[in-house]
Amino acid sequence: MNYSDEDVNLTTRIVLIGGFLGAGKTTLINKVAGKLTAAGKKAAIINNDQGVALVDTQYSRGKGFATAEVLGGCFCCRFPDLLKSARELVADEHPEMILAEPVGSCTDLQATVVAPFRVIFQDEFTVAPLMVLVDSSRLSSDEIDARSIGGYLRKHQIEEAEYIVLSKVDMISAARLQEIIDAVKSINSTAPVIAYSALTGKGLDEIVELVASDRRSAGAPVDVDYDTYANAEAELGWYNGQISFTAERVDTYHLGTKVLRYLAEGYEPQDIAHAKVMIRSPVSAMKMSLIFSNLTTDGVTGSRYAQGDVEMLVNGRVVSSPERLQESIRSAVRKAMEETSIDNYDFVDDCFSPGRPNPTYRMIDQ
Ligand SMILES: Nc1nc2c(ncn2[C@@H]2O[C@H](COP(=O)(O)OP(=O)(O)OP(=O)(O)O)[C@@H](O)[C@H]2O)c(=O)[nH]1
Ligand SMILES: [Mg+2]
Repeated sequence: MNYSDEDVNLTTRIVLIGGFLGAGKTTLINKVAGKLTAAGKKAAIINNDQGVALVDTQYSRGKGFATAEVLGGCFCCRFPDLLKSARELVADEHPEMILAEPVGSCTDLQATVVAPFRVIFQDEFTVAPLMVLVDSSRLSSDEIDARSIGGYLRKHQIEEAEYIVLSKVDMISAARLQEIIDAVKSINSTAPVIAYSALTGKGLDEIVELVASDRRSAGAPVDVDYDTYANAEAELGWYNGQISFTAERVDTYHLGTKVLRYLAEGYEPQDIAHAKVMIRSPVSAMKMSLIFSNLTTDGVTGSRYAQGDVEMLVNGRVVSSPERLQESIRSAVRKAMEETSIDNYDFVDDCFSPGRPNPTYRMIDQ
């Protein structure tokens, strides 16, 4: 029998699903992973954040997917950690593909993540076309321009996308959708646009088909001003908190709602990029999101009541000084705990503004 190297593909497919904070990346990645699993294909997930104690990772693990995380910086600045996580997942879990969620405020992924994988690590990995989510409900109240929250970053994300996924189209009218498609096309006229809703399932099959295909990234870096990029990121306060306690029975819906509502009281809705709460116990897991003034609950497992050892993670990305954000969330948590009659709890947290991006690789001419 003759064996030819060309017949064998030993590489693992990396699928980067980017997009601004709260656009719906984690929700989509978990939906895609679920569809792939049902079709007999194995997908692993890598999450990414500037901080530690991630709601998103607990969410993916709660759903049973092999999940790794790159912490303390974005994929571009922590490329060696991303590579290590990807290699470990390949060795331990043997996935056919890895779905990777970059930090929502991160851009320039073509030059700093896609190109290094494509050029330097091509024997181990192939890279799917870069997919970028754009929250269509946010666009309707906050058009993309340099003055809006993350405007510069969101625009650059769209410019470098090879596929644009308009998320949350269930929240807008058909006429508005057409306006948004036109707005996005005026920024990037070549990337196909997929209208998608996690609620109705619209567009999901098309996205799964793209993820599972062998189409590869052929994108090119788009010029970016790192000073403007750094300033835009530094506008945000970045909070991660972890609260642990033991309880006979706690209504996680009430507790999570209180934390997010008290947090919201301190800020204008448009300043809340994304605040998340995840509450887990041996019998339950529940995730909640606040984006602008929209509060959503994403149930994971079990009932809404937590019992036994309970852990609550709070992640907040808000236009704020870190000091003010830390104080606001601490006081929101304390008030919510008091009103839930939980007196004894451990509480550790951290709050900062993301530092200037300093990518490991920046390959602008390939
Ligand atoms: N109505 C609606 N809500 C959605 C859709 N997709 C996601 N959401 C909700 O939007 C919120 C944020 O979704 P995530 O998937 O956590 O967003 P993300 O992009 O991963 O956010 P970060 O990790 O903070 O950047 C959640 O409450 C989701 O349930 C959608 O298509 N329609
Ligand atoms: Mg996420």
